[in-house]
Amino acid sequence: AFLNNILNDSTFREGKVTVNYIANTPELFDIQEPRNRAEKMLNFLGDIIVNGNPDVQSFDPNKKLVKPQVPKFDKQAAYPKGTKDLLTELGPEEFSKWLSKEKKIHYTDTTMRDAHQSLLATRMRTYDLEKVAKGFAMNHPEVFSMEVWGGATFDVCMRFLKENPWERLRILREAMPNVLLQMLLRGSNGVGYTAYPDNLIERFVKEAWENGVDIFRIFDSQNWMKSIGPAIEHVRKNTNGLAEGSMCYTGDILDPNEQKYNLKYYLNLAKEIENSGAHILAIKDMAGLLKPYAAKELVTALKSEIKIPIHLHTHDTSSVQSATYLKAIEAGVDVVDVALGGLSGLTSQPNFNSVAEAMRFQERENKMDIQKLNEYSNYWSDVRDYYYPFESGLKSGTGEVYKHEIPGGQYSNLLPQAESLGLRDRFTEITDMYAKVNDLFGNVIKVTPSSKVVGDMAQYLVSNNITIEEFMEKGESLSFPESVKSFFKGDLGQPVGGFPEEVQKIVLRDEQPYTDRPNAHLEPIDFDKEFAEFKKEFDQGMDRAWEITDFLSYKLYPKVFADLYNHYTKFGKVMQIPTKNFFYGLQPGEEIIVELDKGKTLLIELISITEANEDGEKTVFFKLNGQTRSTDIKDNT
Ligand code: 3PY
Ligand code: ZN
Repeated sequence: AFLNNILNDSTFREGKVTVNYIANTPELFDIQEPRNRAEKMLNFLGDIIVNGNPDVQSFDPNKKLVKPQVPKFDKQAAYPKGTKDLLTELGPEEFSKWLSKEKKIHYTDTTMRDAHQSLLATRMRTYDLEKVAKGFAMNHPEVFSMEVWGGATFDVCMRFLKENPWERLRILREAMPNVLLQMLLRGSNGVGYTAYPDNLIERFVKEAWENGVDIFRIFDSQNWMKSIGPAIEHVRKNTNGLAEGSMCYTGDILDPNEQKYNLKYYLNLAKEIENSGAHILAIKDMAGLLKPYAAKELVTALKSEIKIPIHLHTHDTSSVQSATYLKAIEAGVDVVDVALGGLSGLTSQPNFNSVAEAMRFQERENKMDIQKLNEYSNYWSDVRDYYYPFESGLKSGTGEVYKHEIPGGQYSNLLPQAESLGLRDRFTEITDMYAKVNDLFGNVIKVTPSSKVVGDMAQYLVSNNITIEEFMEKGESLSFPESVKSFFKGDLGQPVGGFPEEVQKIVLRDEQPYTDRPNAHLEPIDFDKEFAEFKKEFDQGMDRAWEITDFLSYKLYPKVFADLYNHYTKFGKVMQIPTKNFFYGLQPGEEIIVELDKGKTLLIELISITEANEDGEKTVFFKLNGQTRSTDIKDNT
């Protein structure tokens, strides 16, 4: 690493090395790298101990946490063959045909992505995922796919967990080489909240495949084919993986008054998705609105209209979604999304363990080792406790979801957001307003990022005590959230049936909206030139060479990436720190083991913390592999 530092150093590169080079730039010559890394880690822990993790709003020192038990598996055995092996053998087209012919029901396990996104504000760390990834793939090779990446995880990994999302993907790929890994891709919005240049999304897809993704579940927040179609094409052109085109489900096809999102609408959309080359069709029921009998009707109709297999996704916010699965299974759906018990239910997916059990002795049973599934469920249940500050607080299923239609993934974020705006007491008003804003905006599909637009507007109106009527009367004198303006301008594409013109005029005033693809307004990336500039801009203090995937992270989230880079250069890698200590620090006398790299471990014990000195600094004493170390931390509390 130190050779790399020197080679990348501008003084060295520009040939300006003098006799004082070593004295002036000692950091370049730090060959005691592990020691340097250990010091950085102590600084990080010291900071958490003195100031707390800035991401943790409330901390309960009496919270009882038990050590999660990792289920056993035969470490010497070879990986049993799974769906990834089958995809490699058959290729995507034949794989898709194989799936259509399968009699048994298949399961996608969402525990590692959507489940924690929807219950714990996406905070699950790689540390906890990695511990059970290999065992799960060894014990449950029957699983169709593991959803492990994309959606909000990319952003949250960097922003709050201070991890490299690509590294997470590589770790999980290595641990689960036999089963398909799946990601959620927001069409033209990639893993972000707005449109990006087409060639950036294309490169992202290519790198995601090369780093481990097999199934790309692609959706657009307005079910707009102009966003879904190109992403399907990127997958077909750049990977040997599976393009899963999704239609987001909203409304109720059984409602005789439903004019917009009726059965005909979904059948047409499904055909368009099939014709664009998707290998699988997903019904993405992001809010859990697809009722059991509607599922039967929808899946039955789809099965007679399209040939590609159907993958059903839902959220159990209402608590009746396992019934939806049973009806869909009877109607011939091919795969359903479930989450391991401990992270299932409510705003997450239906319970894997219970659905698998409910299918026992049935015609379409897919035999699972349910005892083992239960062990993994218990693991997640105990892990979940470590993340208690991020729980949404929803205690039971709610029929109100049919009214407000808030997606599961948004619900667990909306509550803390309301809390941070001082609106916790008015949460019902916010969810009521959410429904009203949806009507005002013309009954749009609400899923990331359009769900954020509706949520932002609802919070804005409630916090400013503005009614819908007042908005219509004096809207022109108000200033709206950026996301709302951007939506009406066309940055998220075109909604089904277009924008309500009167509302659009109020929001945009004199600004002109556009109706073509938002990507058409964006310059393509010049990868060679911009990657070189990127390396120049971030050229200090890294102990590894930059990769193209780092550059992609930067292009998708420039500010978040820059913050992560600063964090990394200051504190080093923090991914290996146990979750309890990452969020809550250490108690005096507590001793932890941190694995820096394979076989390179640190034994860290917190000894004591002094009172603050006149500069407001506290000294934190540790024992590091038996030797006393201290670090001075400014107390900002
Ligand atoms: C996401 O885009 O992150 C979602 O989970 C949408 O449902
Ligand atoms: Zn979801």
